[in-house]
Amino acid sequence: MSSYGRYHSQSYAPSAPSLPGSGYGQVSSSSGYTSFPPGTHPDVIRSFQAVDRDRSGFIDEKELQQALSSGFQKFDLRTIRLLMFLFKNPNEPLRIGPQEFAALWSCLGHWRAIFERYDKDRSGKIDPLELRDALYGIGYAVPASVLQLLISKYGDGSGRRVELGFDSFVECGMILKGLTDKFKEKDTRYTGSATLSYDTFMSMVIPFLVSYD
Ligand SMILES: [Ca+2]
Repeated sequence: MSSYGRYHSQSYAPSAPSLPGSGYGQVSSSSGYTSFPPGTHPDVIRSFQAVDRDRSGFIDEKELQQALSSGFQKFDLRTIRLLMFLFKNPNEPLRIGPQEFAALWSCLGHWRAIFERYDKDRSGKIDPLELRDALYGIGYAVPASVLQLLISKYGDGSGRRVELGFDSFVECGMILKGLTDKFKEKDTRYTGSATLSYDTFMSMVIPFLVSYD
């Protein structure tokens, strides 16, 4: 996904710099792991290999869930489905390969850094105000009414204030970013307005709704 490209270079942790030329990107011929981007951190490759038990060079949603849950923290399967949708290879809609996995991992690292930066009270969760600030901080001025709607999905029905764990935070962030990017494609001069046909509008929005169950 080229629209997520700007996240790729910021990688996932200062302690884990990319290692260009270290050879990890060209891991082995026979195992099928030929296509990690050069400089992919060995931990990322290891995570992929650990869950790709049949050595097919691809992983499905359950395996992705397992890989991300060990690298970051537990991911809801719903979030995994959204990530699969956003990072899928057009030829392989139900599984992802090394390239997509590396891009996804790097993107998640970026979200992790945002999560930690804006979790001001260090609660390990993002509350609605922290979410608003985080989104604003990365350039998305989302109307309060929209945020409220989005967050309401994560409530437990008790009426208590909703707080988001990392996976839900990623989910919210990626939906807003994904839809905003789609809109920007039609608003090339960044005026905040765009004219689109009904068909275009529906084909922009529906994939998010479908993947997001
Ligand atoms: Ca917090």
